[in-house]
Amino acid sequence: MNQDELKALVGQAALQYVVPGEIVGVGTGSTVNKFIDALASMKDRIAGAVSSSVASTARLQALHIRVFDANDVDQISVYIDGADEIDPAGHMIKGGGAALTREKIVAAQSTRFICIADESKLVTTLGAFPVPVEVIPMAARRIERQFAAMGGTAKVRMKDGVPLVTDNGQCILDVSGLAIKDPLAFESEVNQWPGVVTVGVFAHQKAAVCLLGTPSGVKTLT
Ligand code: ABF
Repeated sequence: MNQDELKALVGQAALQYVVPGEIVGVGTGSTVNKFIDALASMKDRIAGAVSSSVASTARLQALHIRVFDANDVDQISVYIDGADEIDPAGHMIKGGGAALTREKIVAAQSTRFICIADESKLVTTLGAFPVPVEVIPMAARRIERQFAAMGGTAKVRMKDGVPLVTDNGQCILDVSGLAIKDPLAFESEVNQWPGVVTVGVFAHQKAAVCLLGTPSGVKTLT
């Protein structure tokens, strides 16, 4: 099975965690797109979704799945999202899809985070994938220097030759060269740097369950 087929496998498998009659939290990315497409098969059995990006909202609405504003919803029982890296404890690097801020917001509003990923995302230590950090543009240079002081190399994410602008109107630094031995401490430290909107380490909002797509089927890691 190729990576796309593995993503479809876990996207389908995530349906078992969707609570009939309720609102489901929906992440962003190509694996989540497989989940959204699978969710359409039960769209009449759920109340709708809270989305983590403009892109996921568009895909949900195109499939006639009602999208709710997060402010109009209390607790969400399940949040389904992908990851760029996930470790055995469920800590993740997320944000390769530039949606990390709203993903973390919806994850925080959800009781249980179900991560769906192909087996290439499972790592022992987070950091081989450059850590996305959403920042206020005026703080970018200072934050780059702070990452350099811890051995990281931060680069502004570009799109079509100019700095990418997120759904929230900010920019993203991708930080390479880090080996994150303590994801919780790292997230807590970077979170409090002035100008940081969201750091793409999900340790405070880690996954309770990871559905890992492998050629021998879906492995459920808890
Ligand atoms: C999203 O899923 C992002 O946080 C993460 O970067 C992305 C992974 O993308 P894909 O499923 O396309 O590999 O939640």
